[in-house]
Amino acid sequence: DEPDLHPELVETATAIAEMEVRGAATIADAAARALEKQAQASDAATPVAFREELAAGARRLLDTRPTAVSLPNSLRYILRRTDGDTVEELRNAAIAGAQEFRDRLESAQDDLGAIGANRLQDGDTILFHCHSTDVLSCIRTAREQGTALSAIVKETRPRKQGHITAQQLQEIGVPVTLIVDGAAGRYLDEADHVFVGADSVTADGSVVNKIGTRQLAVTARERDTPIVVAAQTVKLDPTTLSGHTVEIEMRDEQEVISSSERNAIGDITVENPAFDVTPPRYVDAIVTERGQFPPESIVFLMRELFGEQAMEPWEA
Ligand code: RUB
Repeated sequence: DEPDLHPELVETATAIAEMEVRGAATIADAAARALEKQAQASDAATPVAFREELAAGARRLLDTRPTAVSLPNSLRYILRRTDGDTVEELRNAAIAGAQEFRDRLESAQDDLGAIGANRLQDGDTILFHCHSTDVLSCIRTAREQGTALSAIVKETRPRKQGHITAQQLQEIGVPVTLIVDGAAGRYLDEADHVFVGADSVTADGSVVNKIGTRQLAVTARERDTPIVVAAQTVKLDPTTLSGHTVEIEMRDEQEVISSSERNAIGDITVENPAFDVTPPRYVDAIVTERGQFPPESIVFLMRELFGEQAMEPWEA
């Protein structure tokens, strides 16, 4: 039997699954907050019961979306710090771990932004795909330094996260041209950089991000337009060090086509992968809070930060 989960944790899990809370960093932050709530409110009678409750909460959160590694990394961070001999000690450790994780997430994003901003010069035009808070941090820092920038934003079908990027860019004084995804090749001629985020970065330096990133990166490489990935180290997937692969989330076909449109066409298959994998040869740099790396060398940072993987802390 699964232990009782706090209603706020269950709500958070639903919000992540339904993409009301979305984007890798935001998901990690929400998951940490949910686990903290569970720890605070727990009335577990024994340390064993307390640990089992937190592990069950973590499993519930993990069950929402499979691709962004920031989610398991958030849960690993907290559960591996949940040490103590009494329920109160465990509770305090879990709360402190969650708060520390969220603080680090925020300061990593600031530090990454300062590094990414160094790549940008006055008058540059940047092409964007999807919506990434790590990418926006680079642009925000450049704007605070007085750098004039302009933006070309792909709408990013089917969920149109490009609209969020467009709004946030124009709020910080970056003029935006919104284009359909298929127009990216044409507008790359006007772009000095392509900036994208990441949901996961694998040990070989491949970048898992919103579907369409790979096609954009291949086209950008063909034109020698630098493609920069803004990804704080919570996006590094330690399980890929031991050969595990990243699961690409397949979402509902209703995001792509309505039932009536589909029925009018006839017997077809509709597929809706949410992410794709861009091989390292198409990526110029991965910007993290620890500096900027060529994708092929990210494995050294991954080893330093995560080391050997023990058993997952939510496993029984
Ligand atoms: C969002 C997406 C973003 C990354 C990085 O996908 O692919 O590029 O998550 O975002 P979805 P951030 O909308 O399906 O969650 O930099 O904010 O972590």
